[in-house]
Amino acid sequence: MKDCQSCSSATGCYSAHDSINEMYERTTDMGLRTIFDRHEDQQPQCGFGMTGVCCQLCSHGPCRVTAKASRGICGATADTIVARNLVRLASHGAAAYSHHLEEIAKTIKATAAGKTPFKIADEGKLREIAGVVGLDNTKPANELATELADVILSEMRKGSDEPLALVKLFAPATRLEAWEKLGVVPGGVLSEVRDAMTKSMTSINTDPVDLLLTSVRLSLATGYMGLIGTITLQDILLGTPQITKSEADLGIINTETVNIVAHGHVPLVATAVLQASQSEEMQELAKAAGATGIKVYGSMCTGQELMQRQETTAGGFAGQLGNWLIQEYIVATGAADLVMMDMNCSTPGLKTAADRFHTKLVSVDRVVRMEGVTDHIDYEPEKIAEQAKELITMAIEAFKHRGTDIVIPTHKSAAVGGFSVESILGALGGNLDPLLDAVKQGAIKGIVAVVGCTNTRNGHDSQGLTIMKELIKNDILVITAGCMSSAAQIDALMLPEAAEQAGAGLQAVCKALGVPPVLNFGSCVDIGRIGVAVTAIANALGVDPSQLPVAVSAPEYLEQKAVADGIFAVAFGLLTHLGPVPPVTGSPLVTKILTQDIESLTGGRVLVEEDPQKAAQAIIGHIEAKRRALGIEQPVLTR
Ligand code: XCC
Repeated sequence: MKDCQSCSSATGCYSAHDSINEMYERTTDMGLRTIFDRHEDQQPQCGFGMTGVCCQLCSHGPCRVTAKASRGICGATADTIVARNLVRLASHGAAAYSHHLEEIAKTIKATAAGKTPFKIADEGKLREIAGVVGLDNTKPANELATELADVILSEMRKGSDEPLALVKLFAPATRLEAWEKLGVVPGGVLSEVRDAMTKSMTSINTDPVDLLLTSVRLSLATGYMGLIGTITLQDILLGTPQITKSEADLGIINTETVNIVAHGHVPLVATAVLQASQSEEMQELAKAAGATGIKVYGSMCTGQELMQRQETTAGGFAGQLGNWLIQEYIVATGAADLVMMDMNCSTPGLKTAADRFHTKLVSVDRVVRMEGVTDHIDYEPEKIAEQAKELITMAIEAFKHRGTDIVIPTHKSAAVGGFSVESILGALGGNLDPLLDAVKQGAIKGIVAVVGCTNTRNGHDSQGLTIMKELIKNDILVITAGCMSSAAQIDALMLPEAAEQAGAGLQAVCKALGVPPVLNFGSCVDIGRIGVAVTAIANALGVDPSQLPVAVSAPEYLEQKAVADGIFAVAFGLLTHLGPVPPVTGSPLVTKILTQDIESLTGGRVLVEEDPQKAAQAIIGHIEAKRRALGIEQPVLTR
């Protein structure tokens, strides 16, 4: 709990958001133990795990490296154990992103064959990308979409000795050169995952440096397949984000409608349910049950995907509830009828909360299962039209059993979403020059992507928000993806009016363009969109990404996808701040490589700093140094 005197909540200030503190008070009164309680139950946490020096790979273990025992029973050093654990974390992330990509590619093929309720939404992007990968882009759209999906699927399945074409086609030339020199240009992501898991088995690869390079390869495969590949196909299928107006926070919940929560990362089921929910058939069914209509609420990254492509309207999409940490509190309002759990971040605690209410939990992806949850409607592109109706019907049934104990916090904020390279170009009049000029002239000192998860370890959203506010105050444009997007939406930073909190230069740019100082790029997979934006800026300026006044901060990173993302950012040449100390500090070698030595190889490095103010100052210092090196005058003045 935060040591804070200003919170009105009797149970204290665990979250940066009043709505969540109020809901925590409610769950405490109900005797329902939630994530903040379990976090406290776990204290103090294991120092060996925290520093990455616990090895549980074989039955000799667990081995823990200590001053007394400097090696595991097999002889592995702390450096080997830490590097091996890191590869395994990144492998999980790479695998999960690949699952997402495969679902989208399969859906494009089924859509092109006319078997889904979707249609190719961005034919222009389809033709552009198809042309880049060497397809005849004058073919009919459906034929071309099938061919492009097949190219992506075959790229995924390439051997690790066959370099990914997507890296060669889309990476800045200077990056490619750096990666070739290091020998880390990856092959197909599935082969890279196989190699990484093989290498990190007991006593196969025990060289910490080679294991770190393996993490870099994996992360590049993830970056160009799971991130950039996924967002590209998703844009083609669902539409490239354009500026939208929306709302966020628990206060958006309507007590009179059937309420369906779209929860996860893969927005296919959510999009189909949203479409189907507007049909007369479903509306009539909801009304017959006593509801005024049906609303679909965004949660976590699936919600961000919806928000990037939909306005909040009277019916249909209701806005974004929040990020992963609040899932139990959504249920605890008593007004969530059905939660559709796609991949990933549905916590087991959600079931404990749902058991106290009428809320129905349904897993909607074949890889998602939760103890005690018996309803599974596993997404199949060819069946999704029927599956969507089935889900809505289940929600209406659950609505009939809704209790009277309902508490909805009053807080909500308007938010603007839908930023992408394309929508920014649109706002700028067709080319990046106005943005680049603002950077060169110092009105915008730099750009920082504040991305990734949130967690209880360093405060629900508080670190991320502190960093964002400090950066915009110093004329640094912030772009967000993942759970950090929800943090900013709820804190009203994604409104043009938030420009008042920015420094004079950024404020003037935001006001001229009518945009917020914190731009929503979407879900965590949209970190790929940030890679595309940085590539476009670097290419426009004719420099390497590592030379730009650009950085990344994952101030509250949580899980394995974020590990792969973080290593991708470092490989991309960017300073990458991590809030929670990653489990590497037990190895002096790995720590030194990631925080220092790697800069001479990739241009990027990890900055570990748990104090958000200090982290912001270090990032500002980095931006200043990059501006100086580029010969751009007017360095950032820390206010
Ligand atoms: Fe999960 Fe995406 Fe992380 Fe949030 S940001 S905790 S992965 S919901 Ni992706």
